[in-house]
Amino acid sequence: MKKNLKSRIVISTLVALSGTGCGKANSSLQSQSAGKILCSVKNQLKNNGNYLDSVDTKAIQLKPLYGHVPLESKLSQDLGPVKDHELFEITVALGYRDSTKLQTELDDLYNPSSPKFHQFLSPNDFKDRFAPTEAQILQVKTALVANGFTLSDSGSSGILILASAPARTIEEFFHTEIHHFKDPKSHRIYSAPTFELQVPSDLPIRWVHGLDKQFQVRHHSIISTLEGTSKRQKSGMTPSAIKKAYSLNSSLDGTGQTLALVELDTYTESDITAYENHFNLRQVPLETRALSGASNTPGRGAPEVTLDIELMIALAPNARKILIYQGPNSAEGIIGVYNKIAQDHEAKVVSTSWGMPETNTPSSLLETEYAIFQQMAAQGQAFFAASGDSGAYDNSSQIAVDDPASQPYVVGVGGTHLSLSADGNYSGESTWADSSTGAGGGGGVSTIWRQPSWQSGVVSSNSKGSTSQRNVPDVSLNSDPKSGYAIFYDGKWQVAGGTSCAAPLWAAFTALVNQNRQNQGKSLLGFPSPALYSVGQSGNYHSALHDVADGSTNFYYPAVANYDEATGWGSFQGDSLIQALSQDPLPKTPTPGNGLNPPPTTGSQDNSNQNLGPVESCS
Ligand SMILES: [Ca+2]
Repeated sequence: MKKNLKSRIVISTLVALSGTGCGKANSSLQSQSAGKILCSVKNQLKNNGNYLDSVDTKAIQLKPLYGHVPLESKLSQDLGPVKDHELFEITVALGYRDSTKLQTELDDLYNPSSPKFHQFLSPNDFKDRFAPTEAQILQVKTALVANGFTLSDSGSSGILILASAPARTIEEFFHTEIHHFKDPKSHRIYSAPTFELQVPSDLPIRWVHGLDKQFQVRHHSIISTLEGTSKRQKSGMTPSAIKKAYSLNSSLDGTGQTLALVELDTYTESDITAYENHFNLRQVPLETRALSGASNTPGRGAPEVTLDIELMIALAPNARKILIYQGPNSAEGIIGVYNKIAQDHEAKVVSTSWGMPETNTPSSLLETEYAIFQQMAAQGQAFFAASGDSGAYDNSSQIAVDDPASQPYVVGVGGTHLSLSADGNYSGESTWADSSTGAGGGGGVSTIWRQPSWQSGVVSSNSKGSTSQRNVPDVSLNSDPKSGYAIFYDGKWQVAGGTSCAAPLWAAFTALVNQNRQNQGKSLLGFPSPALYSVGQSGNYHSALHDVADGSTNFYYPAVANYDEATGWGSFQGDSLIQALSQDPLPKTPTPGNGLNPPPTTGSQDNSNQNLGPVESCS
């Protein structure tokens, strides 16, 4: 009680301070001197290019929250403040109560020598041990309500609290100003904070989403027009062709497995049914779990949703169900979807084909995602992400990698071109890179994340990779539309490519691994990277995976022997890799506790290509 009382006093003092605003209407309740202090702070922020490092915030007991001002707003036309009464729905994210202990737990969960190996946590276990405490959540909710926010009835769980308030209330509480901006290229008008947020230093708020409306992600699929479209399926890889090429001859079919997809659009059910009927596949139960604000009309991303579902069905036609988690295309939509997948804990394999270059993703979002992916890994959920379709140049003109594929607790899936023999068997793969279109498999070096422990020692200098940063992708699969997949979309057969195809296929493959492990009375595989890297470094590598090593590039990084940034460890040799991933203990023990790399936090207001060092414990 005492602590809450204290925090309430601080907050009400600060609200009085902040409301005075620089250029905004003054309130008669606020003292002139307090207003001057805040204006002085705000002006310092502006004069210092919005960096907070030089500002002494202790005097007013505030702490800065970094990574909320989009870099793009600096390049856009500032149209001035939003209207005071404009309503914003925001998602406030709290940190974990002890990130060091969580890291140790994760290291143990994936260390075959540890007694905790694969003793995955339930969401309740995770909540009891690592999530923000009830007292912390109550403290934040109380502060929000006391300052004029309305809490949302649904969506608040785990580290997230959803609330809404008019702009003026938000500006006062977070000590910022929200402006409209106009993008010089797209002419799109969006709102964003003009400088970094601040909150009372005793409030356990870490990140705030919903003020920056600039951020949106893209999907990584390419529907080929080379083959034309047809009412009759005549080209593109069929489910049986995929299984034959990648040596999936066992009877594993996803029985008992629940899979999930992250989607920011929707699909037409008759397309999926037509795909299943045409290939004599069972009708897999589909269940959409839509967040508030998600579209229920198929839009430009509908081909993505459709091919994701169909390719999961191709390898796991007897799955218990596929959950289609759907949110609006925004930072708060994306983390809302990730969080719901973690909280529901129903699907043990998950795939997304939506992302953005790391360098265009606010660090507040990267860090919130990281926290949720840690929870998924602790709960034994495997998350796959397409690594992008622009080769090494994810940011179109610059070498960059894609988020979330570059997240340490995500398996990044890159793209290859597949060659088959006349009888449909595997004959070879090279890096997917089409110089005529600029399309190719995403891969390279993260500028954000340091190297995870399981990647230590696998990067050769021939590959141009990094021995200190996270390298992407982890694995790959056929993604070239020229060797693409038959997809039924919009009432027609089409041929699809892109790393969007590779990610759901790897997720569905992992459902088969889990099925096989469960058939043998074993635990789930969980987060796959430690095991995949063990296989890659074992004597089984060349029988379990196809090493792409022909010197082909993704416009920069070459495919070389063993791991490389063009294709990761390569593609699966289906049955063999299932066997390799079903062995316990796994063939080679990864080095545990080697610093899986905490996210950047302290430093810049934008996400400016720096590795910003370890995150502070958020107790
Ligand atoms: Ca290789």
